[in-house]
Amino acid sequence: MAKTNHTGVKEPDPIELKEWIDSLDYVMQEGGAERVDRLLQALRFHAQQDGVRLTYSANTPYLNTIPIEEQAPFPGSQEIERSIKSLVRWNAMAMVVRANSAESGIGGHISTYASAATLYEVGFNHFFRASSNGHDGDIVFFQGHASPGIYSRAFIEGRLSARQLENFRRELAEGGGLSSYPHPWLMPNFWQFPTVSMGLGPIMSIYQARFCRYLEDRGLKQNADRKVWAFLGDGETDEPETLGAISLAAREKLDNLIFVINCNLQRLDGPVRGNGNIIQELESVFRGAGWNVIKVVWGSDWDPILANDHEGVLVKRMGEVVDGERQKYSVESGAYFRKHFFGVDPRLLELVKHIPDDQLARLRLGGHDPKKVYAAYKTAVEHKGSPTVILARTIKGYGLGESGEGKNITHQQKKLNEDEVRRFRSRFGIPISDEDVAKAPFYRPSDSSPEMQYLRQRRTELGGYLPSRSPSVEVLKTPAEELFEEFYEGTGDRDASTTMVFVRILAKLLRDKELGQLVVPIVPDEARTFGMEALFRQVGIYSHAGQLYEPVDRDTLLYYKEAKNGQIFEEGITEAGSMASFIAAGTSYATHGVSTIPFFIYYSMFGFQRVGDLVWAAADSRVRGFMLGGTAGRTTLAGEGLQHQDGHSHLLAYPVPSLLAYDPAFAYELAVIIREGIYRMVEKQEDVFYYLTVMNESYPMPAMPEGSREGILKGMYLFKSAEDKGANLRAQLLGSGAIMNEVIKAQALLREQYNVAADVWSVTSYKELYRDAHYTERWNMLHPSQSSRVPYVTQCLKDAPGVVVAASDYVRALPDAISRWCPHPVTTLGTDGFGRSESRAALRNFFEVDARFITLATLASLAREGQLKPEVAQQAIKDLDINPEKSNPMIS
Ligand SMILES: Cc1ncc(C[n+]2csc(CCOP(=O)(O)OP(=O)(O)O)c2C)c(N)n1
Ligand SMILES: [Mg+2]
Repeated sequence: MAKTNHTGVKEPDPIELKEWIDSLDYVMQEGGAERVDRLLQALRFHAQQDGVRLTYSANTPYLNTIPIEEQAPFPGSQEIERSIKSLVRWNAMAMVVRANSAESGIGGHISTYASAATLYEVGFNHFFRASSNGHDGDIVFFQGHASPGIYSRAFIEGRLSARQLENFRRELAEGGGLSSYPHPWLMPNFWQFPTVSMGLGPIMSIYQARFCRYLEDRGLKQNADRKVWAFLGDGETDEPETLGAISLAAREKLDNLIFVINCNLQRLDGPVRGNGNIIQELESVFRGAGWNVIKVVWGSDWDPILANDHEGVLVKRMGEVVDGERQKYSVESGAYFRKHFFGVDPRLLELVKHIPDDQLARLRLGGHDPKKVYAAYKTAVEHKGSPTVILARTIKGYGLGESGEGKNITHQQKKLNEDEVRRFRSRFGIPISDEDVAKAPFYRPSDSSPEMQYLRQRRTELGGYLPSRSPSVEVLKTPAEELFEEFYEGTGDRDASTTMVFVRILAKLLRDKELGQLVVPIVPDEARTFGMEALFRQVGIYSHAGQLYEPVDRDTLLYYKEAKNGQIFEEGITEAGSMASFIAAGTSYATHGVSTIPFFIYYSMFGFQRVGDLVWAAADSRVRGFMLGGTAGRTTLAGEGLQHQDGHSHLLAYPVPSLLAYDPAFAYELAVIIREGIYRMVEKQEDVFYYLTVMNESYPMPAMPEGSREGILKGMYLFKSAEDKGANLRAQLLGSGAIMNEVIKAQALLREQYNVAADVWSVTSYKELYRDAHYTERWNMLHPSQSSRVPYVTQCLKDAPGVVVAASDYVRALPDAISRWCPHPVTTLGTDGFGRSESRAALRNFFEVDARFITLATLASLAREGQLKPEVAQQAIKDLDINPEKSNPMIS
């Protein structure tokens, strides 16, 4: 009779089961594991054909994936490595505790590294290769909150000073400090990748691993053989970015990628899955996606116990306990563990009856056992055909004892009292006396100590120290002006959009002898939207597998060409993934010694507001490249409506310090900016990047006005002066991007119908004007006795008479931000509010940014200044067919 087990599933008849197992054992003996696997697959298929609905599970039992007999032997000295690890633990703890005793609240984390120490130390002693002769080194994404441990090791290695450790999280202190987390911007010779915003490290690492392949497949690097390691927390896997691209890694067969997930079962507030099992959950997710999953759950202490588990009762019990319960065992006594875990079945109690309580409580978990971790890493680096994830079970705050180990408060634990520090010292055998221990001094053993000799020898063998960031690239020449000249000349009567112009510039750059091969176009399934499909054929879409099918459009000129040496990243619909590619390509000068220049073009609305945190990480990474917001502006994108029309990305671009943002209206502006960008990033090697908006509205592109280059780059220049400079009524019209043509129309309207002579300025970048003005103002504040400097925007407008009206396709906050440096009253027109599905003309009326509103704004301002009778403006409302009672777009 079939019994029902605790989960309600009917168990098989024991005799029947035994017969099956005996047969299987026989096959195993005769033909080995592979034959068993094939047989089981055939049986599954057969059962399915017979209509059996097989229960699907991507899980294996809650055991180590690598059986003891396949476990590679540990090659080092466990004793010395333990001793080194203890010292790293000590200094990591000391730096956080000391930083907080010096200034309460300064923060820092002890418990993340405490749980991950073995995972890192095994890597440092045996796997992470640094850049040395002929090898570029492995690429390691360190978990942000583990930074104290990484600093601590660098201190012992002699790469950081005690002063720097002392100033952990006090970067402005005398002598310099250490940044809280990995920030290449702040520590450009140390950290390579900013990881602390959870989820970004994992996704960046996936695209980094693929970028390594790309460089090789395109011949920009030869057999670099670099592994990409990404260390992350189990709580971090809840971020969509963490898991969002794992199928790409498997699809692309990225066996150069290894995720190490520190499964300490806790996040900041409490358990990651109190009522579930995070390791099993992640196993099924990663296996389902096609990854090689290695679970490192149990330490060697458990091997003999498991070896006696002939009936599988222990394995079953291991799998049925929930994580909240597991966490409880880690803080309770051995007696508690015996009673609550083993006590449910006498057969379980029997298995551990020879183990005393205190030992039972200390049975080591897999992630704390160097032997298990080593074997897992070795298997991972040798694995072929898919990425590997190591799920290592640990205890959060390991070693902190009563003061935090396994407790829910442990993540925030940053202060230890004297007793706690002393216990920590004793537990890890740190040679610091009772008198000194209260001060938690940093400790580095003498150079002749076995620890130092071992450590240095290991690192020498692995090529040196890491993390380390050392950009070294050949300085390249900016393409000659000839390449850009056609854009300076304009298009005559021919209509073109700035998007079309951009695509043409890109196509020409791709053909450039020197730079062409370094250009990396990135597009998230929008190439046709931007008219880029000709590039598919010209340079091909990158695919490691090449093209395994005949594309449906093979007989057309511009067919969909995928190729192993393809140059374009056609990412599919993932702005986050594309941004991760942008970061990989835009930091390649530092990571790979190859100055690739990414051009990432996307629907502007799905840029800053969607992947803003990755943009910030890009800046922190010292990225170089061009982001292009296509179909930009709130009113150029006819028909698309609220969720598509972007009138604020330029505002969101304001706070990113190393980003230059431009909203060009004309072909020559775009060409000048792109050329300058290449010059600054590739020739001058500046760590800046560019955000350019391009539109899909077509109009004739004018020729470049003489002498405008400098102004284009600084943010504004006089595009077209008024014809009658001697007129009584004067105005300065500031236009940009999509609204520039409306401003030009308004200039004519004002002249023809209202006798107002207006100059038209093209503002290419409010951000540049804003920054220049603040830069100047700050200088003036700090140098009060010297003659004042004048902001560029003031220089432009100081002798320009009349009222100022600024109009753009973006929120008014952009021109408002510079208005106080304008010598005359400023009226700003912009597109604050939700977009609408409509025609361009209707949208510009709705948002009050068309030529009529610019005209009215000018007249109303002149009237307010007393230069014009109010009745004239009043009449204009009628003449221009403006409804003064229309709804306000800002709030409707
Ligand atoms: C995007 C983001 N959200 C929130 C945080 C704040 N935070 C820092 S650590 C942490 C918990 C981390 O838990 P886990 O990933 O399990 O790492 P562990 O420290 O346990 O290894 C949180 C919520 C962050 N750094 N980034
Ligand atoms: Mg965790």
